[in-house]
Amino acid sequence: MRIVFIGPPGAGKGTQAQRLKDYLEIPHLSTGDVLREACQADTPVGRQAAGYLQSGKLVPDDLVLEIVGQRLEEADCTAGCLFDGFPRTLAQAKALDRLLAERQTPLDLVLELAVDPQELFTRLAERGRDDDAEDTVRQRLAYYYQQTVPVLEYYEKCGLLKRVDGLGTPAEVFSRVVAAVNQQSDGTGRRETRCDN
Ligand code: B4P
Repeated sequence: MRIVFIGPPGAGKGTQAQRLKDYLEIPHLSTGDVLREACQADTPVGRQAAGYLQSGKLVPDDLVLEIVGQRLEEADCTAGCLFDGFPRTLAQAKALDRLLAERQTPLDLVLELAVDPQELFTRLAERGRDDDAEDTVRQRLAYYYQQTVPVLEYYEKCGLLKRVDGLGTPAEVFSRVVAAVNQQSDGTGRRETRCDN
């Protein structure tokens, strides 16, 4: 299966994606993880991305698309892929459609992990990563509502979007994620719309 995982910062995408990739036995592509690793290794991509990550801005689309395009070339991705934190802009979503159409491997499902902002601030304050300071989280949330919510609307029109409540323990959230995935894969959750908007 090819699944996109979208949610506001701190919704638990990374946490749930780890469980889901083991459950489905498909590769996991977290653009956030790849960018953080590139920064730590001080690669050319990392040097370009570092300032954006630290300030909570979105990394430019061309850089993110280069990472995703390269990863999709690897053989294990023919079996499926779990995209975590990607796409975050409409341009990224349309580019992903093109990349997948070239390979004749369309998306099966888009999962929105929904959590209200107050809970997000609490979670991220407890985690305390470099980009989890309150002002930076505000910036990341603003980007989410401006740039990423239109991506959800795009996938809604395609009939691919399912919303999962991200409140509760990680195990409770995961059982909802699995229910949404199974509903889609057994066909009971499918809708006959096409991604041509
Ligand atoms: P990401 O790595 O995607 O970071 P995130 O949104 O904070 O992650 P996530 O929602 O996965 O949170 P997590 O599971 O860790 O992006 C980081 C940055 O990279 C972006 O700001 C941007 O600059 C850049 N970037 C990445 N992709 C990009 C793209 N496509 N385009 C442009 N820029 C891009 O969970 C958070 C915390 O909550 C954890 O501490 C966890 O323990 C806790 N938690 C999880 N589930 C919980 C639960 N059910 N209950 C309580 N706590 C929970």
